[in-house]
Parts: sequence; C-alpha cells; structure tokens
Amino acid sequence: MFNKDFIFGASTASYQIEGSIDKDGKTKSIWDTYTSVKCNILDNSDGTMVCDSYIKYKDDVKILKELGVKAYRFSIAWTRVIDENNNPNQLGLDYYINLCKELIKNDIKPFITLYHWDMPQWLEDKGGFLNDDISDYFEHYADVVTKALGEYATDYITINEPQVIFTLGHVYCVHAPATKFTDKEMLQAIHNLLKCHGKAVKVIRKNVKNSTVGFAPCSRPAVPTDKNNELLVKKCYDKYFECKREIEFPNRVAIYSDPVFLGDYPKEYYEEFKGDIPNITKEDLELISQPVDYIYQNYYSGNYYSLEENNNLSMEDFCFGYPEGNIDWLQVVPETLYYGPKFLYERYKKPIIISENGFCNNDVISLDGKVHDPERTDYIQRYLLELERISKEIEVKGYFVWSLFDNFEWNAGLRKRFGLVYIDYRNGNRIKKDSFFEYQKIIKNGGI
Ligand code: PNW
Repeated sequence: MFNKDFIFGASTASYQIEGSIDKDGKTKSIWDTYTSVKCNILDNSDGTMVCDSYIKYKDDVKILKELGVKAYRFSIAWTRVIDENNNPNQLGLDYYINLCKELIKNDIKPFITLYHWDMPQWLEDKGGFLNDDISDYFEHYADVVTKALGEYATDYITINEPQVIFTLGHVYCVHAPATKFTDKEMLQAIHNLLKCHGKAVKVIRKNVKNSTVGFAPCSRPAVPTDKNNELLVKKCYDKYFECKREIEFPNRVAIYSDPVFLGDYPKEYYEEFKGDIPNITKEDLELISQPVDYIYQNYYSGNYYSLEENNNLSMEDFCFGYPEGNIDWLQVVPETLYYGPKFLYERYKKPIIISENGFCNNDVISLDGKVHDPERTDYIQRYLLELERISKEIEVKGYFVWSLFDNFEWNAGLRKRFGLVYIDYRNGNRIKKDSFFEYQKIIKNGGI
C-alpha cells in the first residue's frame, strides 16, 4: 500500500490526443509538418482527429472521474496559445482554462506539461532549440500560460523527455523536425533547453501561488540481477549516471539532471565533450538550477546487469516470463521502478513522481465488444509493486500511468496502443479496457 496522500494519475500529451489541428487560430507545429510527409509515420496517420479531445474534453474528464484518479497530466500546445507574432491567442487559452475548470469541478488536479514536443513551426524556422533567444520565447510562452491558468493549476512540468527530443529529432531523425545536429550543436541545444527550463521555473514561481515545478526526463536504469551484491548495485548506479559521448538514448541522465539539481554539468562532461562545449556562464547555471520541487521521471523499461568474473558489468538479455511490449524498446523490467527512483533519490535528494509508465499492447476489440488486455494489467501491477517497495525507503509522491487513451504514438502512428481506454479510430468510440477497471481497483485500494 502507498500512504494515503499518494497521487494516482493518468497522463497524455496535446498532439497525441487533441485533434482539431487548425481550429481557433492554432498554428502549425513541427509535428503537423512532419506528419504531412508521406512515409514519415509508420501507418501514414497524423494528429488530425486522434482522440478528438479538443472537442470531447468533458467526456475525457468524466472518464478520469470514473477511473478515480486524483490528478491528470496533460500538455499545452504552444501553437494554440501563442500566434505567429508571438502574441497570446485567447481562444486557445480558453480551451485549457475550460479543461482545468472541468477537472477541478471533479476534484482532479491538473498537472501541466508546457512542452511535450510540439514546437511551433514558425519558431523552428528560426532555428528552434538552436536559436539564441529560444529561452526568451519559452519564458514568454510560460508567462502567458501561467497568467491564464495560474488560478486553476499549481503543478507544472516544464519539458518532457529532452533526450527524446534531441536523439530522435536530431540524431536518428525519426521524429520531427528530423534535422541532424553535430555534437557541438547538440550540446548548445541542450544548454538552451535547460535555460528554457530555468526561465520557466522563474516565471511559474512569479505567477502561480503555491506552485510546484519540475521537468520530466525519461531514463532506463541499470538494474542489478542480484540485489545483495553491493558492488553490482554500485556499478549499476555509476552506469545509470555515466556521461559518455556514445550514450545517446534514452539515458544521458546526468547531463540533463545534474545542472538542474546539482547546479553544474557532471565533471566527466567537460572531459568527454572537450572542443564541443558551448559557452556556459555562472549566471546560466544559477538560472538552470532554480530550486524545483520534484524529480519527475518517465520510466518504461530498464536493463538487467550482472557481474562478470573480472567484475565488469554484463548486460543480461533475458525476460522472466513477462509479456513482451508491442514496441521494440519496451522490455518488461519491473525493478525499473525500484532502482530508478532509488538511484535518482540518492543523487538528487528530492521527492519522486513517476510522470509516465505504461505498456504498449496489440489490443483488439473482442467479439464480446470488450478489450481484454491482461498483459497491461500485469505490467502495471508488477511495476507498482516495485514502486511500493521503494516508497518505504524514500519519498515517492505519485504515479501517472501512460496513457489514459490510445493515441498518436509519434512515428509509430496509431498502431501502437498504450491506453487504458481503447480508441476505435473508425468512429471515435472509446472502450474502457480491462486494465482500466484494474487500475481503478488499485486506486480504490491505495495500492496493489
Ligand atoms: C514517451 N524509450 O516517449 C513520451 O513521453 C510519450 O509521448 C510517448 O507516447 C510514450 O513515452 C510512449 O512511447 C518515449 O525508448 C519514447 O525508452 C521512447 C522511450 C521512452 C519514452
């Protein structure tokens, strides 16, 4: 069991669920551009309709209410609330105000992500994260959002998964905007992104009473196969925070989180990336390390490690009879939710919130009209058991399942389903899967 103020929640993101991509003055984002190119998306789908949440938000809240969550994490589309002249768009803001009001009416706390990957195209055209002024644009955006929503929402996440933004968007080029960075550009972009975070934190503190703030990287912890082997556990910790050029994805934990929580890049960064490092001032580092409230982290998977005879780590490529996720990177490693939080807490010493965790399944509507997804239930139960275990040792504040709905899974399109609620894309029907009712039970019981 978790303690009784533990926050059970569910998570989504704007482009993945809203649809209505050109309503009420919304401008194009890099994902509107990217999806319009044939073959960029596995099934050539896009965000035109998806879950239709821009229209059906009241229905969304009803579903959340039935689920029993105390909190809903969603993201704001920058392109809805700021126009191409960098001015606020009230119609777009109204959507999020109405959503927040509806949530509050139903005793559900909004947790707002400011940036979940949908950069305005007009800003990308000015260089995106490589633009010297990007953090000023982001500060302005955060200012507009928090002035409009500050009285309804107190909890903010500045940026979702910076590692995915850069590695998939600018190294492998399989996500928008798919422009290749050199290492030097990458480090500059990372630094600019961290400044975006810092300036947003400042603005949120200024505009929102009793605010909480954080940012939400993803990571894939090194998980020891033998919890009693201290040397192995120590080596897994070191592996998790390693700062090397060749580690692109999805780790690079320290490079993003050390500046935010510890006030500087790791020592190895200055060695490893010599020659490619941007100009980093003391003021920058102060800005980036504004105090935050939580360590948010998106966790799906980890890697098991054991020790070889010479005491080197060796990755164990096995599964213990767990179901396979229907997407190539999703191996089921439940102890991810034990060792991940443990290691983060040891290093950064702040309360932890799991901002995403969930399972991709090849769901089907059965002849009985229902969606039976025992694998997803199994996944959630096993992961939550590990989280319960670590929550006896460190402060764990909450857990957001990814995702409330099946939605637009980026370059994998609509084929890859992560929802507790099935979306029938032919007619927009929403069907609660078995795992919806299982998660509902878990919430009611306060744990597994
Ligand atoms: C996250 N990995 O992306 C994103 O925040 C969501 O928008 C997305 O829908 C969800 O997870 C499911 O993919 C990730 O390779 C992408 O470990 C890749 C990884 C992790 C998270």
